[in-house]
Amino acid sequence: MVLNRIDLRGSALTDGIDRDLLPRAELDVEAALERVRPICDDVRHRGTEALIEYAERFDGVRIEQVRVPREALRRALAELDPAVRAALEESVRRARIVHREQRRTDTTVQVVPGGTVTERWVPVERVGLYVPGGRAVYPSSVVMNVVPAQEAEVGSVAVASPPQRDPGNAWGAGLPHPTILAACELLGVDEVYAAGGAQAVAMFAYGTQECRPVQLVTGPGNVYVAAAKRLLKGRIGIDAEAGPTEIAVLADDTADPAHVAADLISQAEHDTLAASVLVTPSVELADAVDRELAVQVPATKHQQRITEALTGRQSGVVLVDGLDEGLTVVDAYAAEHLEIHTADASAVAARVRNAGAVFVGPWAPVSLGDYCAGSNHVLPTGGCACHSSGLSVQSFLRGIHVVDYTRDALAEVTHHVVTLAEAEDLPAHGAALKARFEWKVPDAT
Ligand code: HSO
Ligand code: ZN
Repeated sequence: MVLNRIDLRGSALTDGIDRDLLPRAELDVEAALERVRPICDDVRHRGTEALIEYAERFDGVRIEQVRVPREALRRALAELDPAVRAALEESVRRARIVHREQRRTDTTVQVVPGGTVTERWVPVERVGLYVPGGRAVYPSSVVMNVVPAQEAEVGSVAVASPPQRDPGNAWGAGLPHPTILAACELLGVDEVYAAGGAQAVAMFAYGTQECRPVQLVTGPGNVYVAAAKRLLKGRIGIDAEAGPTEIAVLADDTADPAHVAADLISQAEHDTLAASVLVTPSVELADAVDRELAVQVPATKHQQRITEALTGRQSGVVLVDGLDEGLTVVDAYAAEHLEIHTADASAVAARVRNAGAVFVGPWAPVSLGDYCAGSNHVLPTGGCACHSSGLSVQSFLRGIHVVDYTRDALAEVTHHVVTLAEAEDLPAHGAALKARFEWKVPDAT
């Protein structure tokens, strides 16, 4: 196997780079909007009845009710493989350690004597977490969404995941995947719905006979989920429109090509559109990684999917003159995940400006972050890491400014407010202050 090569050696990169030169998948959310609009409208008007029909049409399974009975959640956890349970518990434990530290404390600033502004952090009242359930069944994503919501002290958390036609047990047809149910039960989430795709996002946004509307929807999903989030954004808050996963590796000739290849493969395993990008000044390393891929890919379980992802136009090797140019490239790419395999990896990592998460050195592969580093794996994709962060406690909080001024403090600043209001031709703004002091509304008669 040979990765596509983009040779940027000899280009003056340190002044910046045109992002379009770099490999990237395109996800046409805009086109999906037209398909999801009638679905969302239908759920808005017919609620549960529409969800049951869509389960039959899109998930191929007849369901009686959308809300998952508590008994099914208990049973899923009781039947969960003990090793998977132990691993999930460790994942939760580490995620809590990190996310608990993200909690914010309210701060009060005295602007002037008698004038304070407090920033009060308030959790969103109710959130809906979407968990995919097609080819991707990720109980780890339940952990990564629920833990920050709980640490933010969100009062009410509901989960939606598509009903399975063939869940691999005798009792679970028409319910979300049993491992998803088990993860919910483990985390103490008892409000779970068998709903997938755009219709699940609409259920959360509009509410149905069974499900109260939420204020915020988080969690990854396919292009239809992304389109529904785009359509309903405003009515609800969203985390991000998650696109296909990405790994970029910045490496020099000290990197172990077998590890680099294994890590590029690991994220390619998600999706034929997943992106694996190696950025290096070392042609020898690029050649050695190609040789490793040729050996490792045929030995993988999902060989076909991985091959398609690695040979797609979104994946490849970018050759650069040196690490400075490499940093320019990875900053322009703004990868969801960035691994640093160089001499003095910590110093190089400290210079990165744009990435969803950075993995430093040979002992911090992305797969660790996917499950058990303690960090969050819901991260910005598609270059959005240049303006957005991954999921955190902060995603579930709002900061409310509480303004508290005394009479004297207001009096002291009134002339400035009046001047600015007049400069904006909004004199009634100024009048609102003057009314409190000497100024009176002129008599209309
Ligand atoms: N790498 C994915 C998350 C994931 N990996 C879930 C395995 N399971 C996006 O960060
Ligand atoms: Zn992954």
